[in-house]
Amino acid sequence: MVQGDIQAENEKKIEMLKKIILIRRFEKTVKELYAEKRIVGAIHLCIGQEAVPVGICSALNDDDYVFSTHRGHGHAIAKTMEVKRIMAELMGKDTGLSRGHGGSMHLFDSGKGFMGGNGIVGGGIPLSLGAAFHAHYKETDQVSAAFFSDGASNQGSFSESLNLAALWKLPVLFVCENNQYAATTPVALSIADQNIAGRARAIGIPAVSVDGNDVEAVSVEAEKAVGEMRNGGGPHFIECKTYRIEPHCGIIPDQRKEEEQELWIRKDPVSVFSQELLRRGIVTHSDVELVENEAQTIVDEAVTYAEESPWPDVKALHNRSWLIS
Ligand SMILES: Cc1ncc(C[n+]2csc(CCOP(=O)(O)OP(=O)(O)O)c2C)c(N)n1
Repeated sequence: MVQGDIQAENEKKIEMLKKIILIRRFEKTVKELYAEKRIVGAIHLCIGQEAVPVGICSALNDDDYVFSTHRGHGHAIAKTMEVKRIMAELMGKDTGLSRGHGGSMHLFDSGKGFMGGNGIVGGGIPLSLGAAFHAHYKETDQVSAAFFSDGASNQGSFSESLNLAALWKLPVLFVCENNQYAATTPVALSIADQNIAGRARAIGIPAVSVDGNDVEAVSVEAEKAVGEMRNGGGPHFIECKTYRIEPHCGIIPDQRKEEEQELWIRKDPVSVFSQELLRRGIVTHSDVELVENEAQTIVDEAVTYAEESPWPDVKALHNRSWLIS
């Protein structure tokens, strides 16, 4: 690689480091705000899974589409970087991404290609085909990425969507965040053949399984897949094996074994990536500290912005025109 290429590669890695740390800081702050009841309702944190949205979105352009899940804060940040408006949405404020009408599971920013979270497990997968069909029909080079988890891969919508995307060669990037559990049910008790990527291959979709806690590995696979998709390669599938460090959501007690959790905490994607960049001399300890401080400042400013924002006007519930404006 020539010097300029190496520098560009390193800059890209530093950008990914900034994003992965920002998402972690955001989620940790949301956890605290939730405990203090400054955020209410159901909250699904993605702590432990941050490498997936960061790695996948590193391969996407602003005008590509992302369809998210109930665990979507990381997807929304990685795609839109609208940290203030995301925090305001979690607090139900009028300045929120969905004007305070959606909350944590219904973040939405079509202007930035973020086509929404979804409280229906597996609900975003078929929707992603619609955006992909639009790109295919209009002959643009846009792609549509659908995030979902292992539990959603047992839904009928999953198999139906994979079949149709393969049949019509739609530019959908299926991203399975296999975090080993659907709420409290382990994959071993719910999936007959735990090779989820194999399900896509059986339908004729190129599919890989990757370490979902390794942001660089996720990014490399996403670049490869998206590159092929922009050249008419049809749908691709990436299974990212990962783990959520927090309980399923704020109201369900954790039943997982401590040894298992400790094993995955040692593979924490944020520290693994920071350590790797330090080892290679791409960043110094003070660079990492600076990135962490900057991330916390962004999140703190978002909290202030959200708390100072007005509540939505109840009458606006009857007027949805802002959604499409
Ligand atoms: C269609 C549907 N069925 C059930 C639920 C209740 N539910 C909410 S989250 C969840 C677990 C989903 O597991 P998974 O897809 O693996 O995502 P994860 O929570 O692990 O990120 C369930 C069953 C739902 N929201 N929608």
